[in-house]
Amino acid sequence: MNLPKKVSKKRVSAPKTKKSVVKKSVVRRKVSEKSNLYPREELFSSGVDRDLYITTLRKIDDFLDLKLLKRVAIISDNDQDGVTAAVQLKLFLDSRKVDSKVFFYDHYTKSFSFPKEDFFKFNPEKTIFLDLNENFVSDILDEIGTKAGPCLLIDHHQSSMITDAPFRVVIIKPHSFSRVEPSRYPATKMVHDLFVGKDWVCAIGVIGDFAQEQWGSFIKFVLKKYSLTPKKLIELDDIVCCITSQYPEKINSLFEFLCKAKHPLELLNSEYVAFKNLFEFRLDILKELFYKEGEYYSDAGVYFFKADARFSGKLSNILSQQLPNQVVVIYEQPGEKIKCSIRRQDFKVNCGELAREGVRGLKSSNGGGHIPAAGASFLASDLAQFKKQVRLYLLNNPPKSVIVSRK
Ligand SMILES: [Mn+2]
Repeated sequence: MNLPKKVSKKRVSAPKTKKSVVKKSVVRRKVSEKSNLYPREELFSSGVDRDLYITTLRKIDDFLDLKLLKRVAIISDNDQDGVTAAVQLKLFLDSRKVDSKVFFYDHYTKSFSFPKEDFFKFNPEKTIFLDLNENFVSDILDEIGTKAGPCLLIDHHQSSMITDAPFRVVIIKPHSFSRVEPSRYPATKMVHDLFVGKDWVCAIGVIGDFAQEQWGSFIKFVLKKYSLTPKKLIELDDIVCCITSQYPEKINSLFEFLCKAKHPLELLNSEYVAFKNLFEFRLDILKELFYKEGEYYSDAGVYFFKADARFSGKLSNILSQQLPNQVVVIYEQPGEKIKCSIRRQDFKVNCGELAREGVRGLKSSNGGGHIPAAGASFLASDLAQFKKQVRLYLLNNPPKSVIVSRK
């Protein structure tokens, strides 16, 4: 926890008023400033509710019970947000002398970055899930069952039910302690704010999840602290995006690198940059092809385009920034299934709902996500049906005034 331990523990038991708690957090902020950390107080002017925040910290404290905890597994999504969130949580647990191991989960291939047996061998007492919604958590628990122990989920996707959890699952979402629109409160920023974060690593995940506007003063703080230009920060995100999306076999070593690196320049001078340059070159070609060959339906305001394997996430982000008031569906076919990235950045279409409706009734499919960004997967033979359902959904649910997510 970012509260000094003895203070936070006392707070849980002592019958103090909320006012006294607030005063103590102000004291802690001064300490933070001295140690060159992002001032926690800034959170409360960015939509975080002070009382709910303290309650959430206690909830996490109670779950972790650090005095007794020895071994905890972290299962995280494998994008920039998930990786940077895992780095920060791992470092926090290291600092508290808790043995932890990180397993990245690819929600498209439904595979771990380590053999599942490693998880069983590690034999955690508890498991913390990061940046994965309840459906994925249910799928994972289905596989690892009772081996996960009691679970904590820190996530910002639209909520659903967890099925078949053998132990209790404590769920923390942005709405647990803030009024921030969930897609704009990435898991990495939640971990940063609820534990002790690693600011520049967190900033990479914030950029990766398009949340830089929401956290403008935090991004400014990071730029200044490390003398980075905004361009360099985007380059850092591009490097992490490239490795996590293109070279899944390198994800564990990138993770170690981010844990150890003292300064963002280390990443900017690393061997990973060459991979990023190649990635960008291929992205440019795909962008050009999209504008030439993309399938466009003006009545529904939607583009479909088939990209090379592992490019759809990044490509859809870039294109939807250029076409903020259109739905952009970029798909790829890594195996017998097609996976899609669905984007529309102006919040006038709920992409998560669109993804769910697009795959409705399709065999071995899934779909869901945030309002501005979502994903879907289904059998390649269902592509035409998927496109039809997407268009129908859009015709029946034309863009409306900005949607604000309540879950
Ligand atoms: Mn995320």
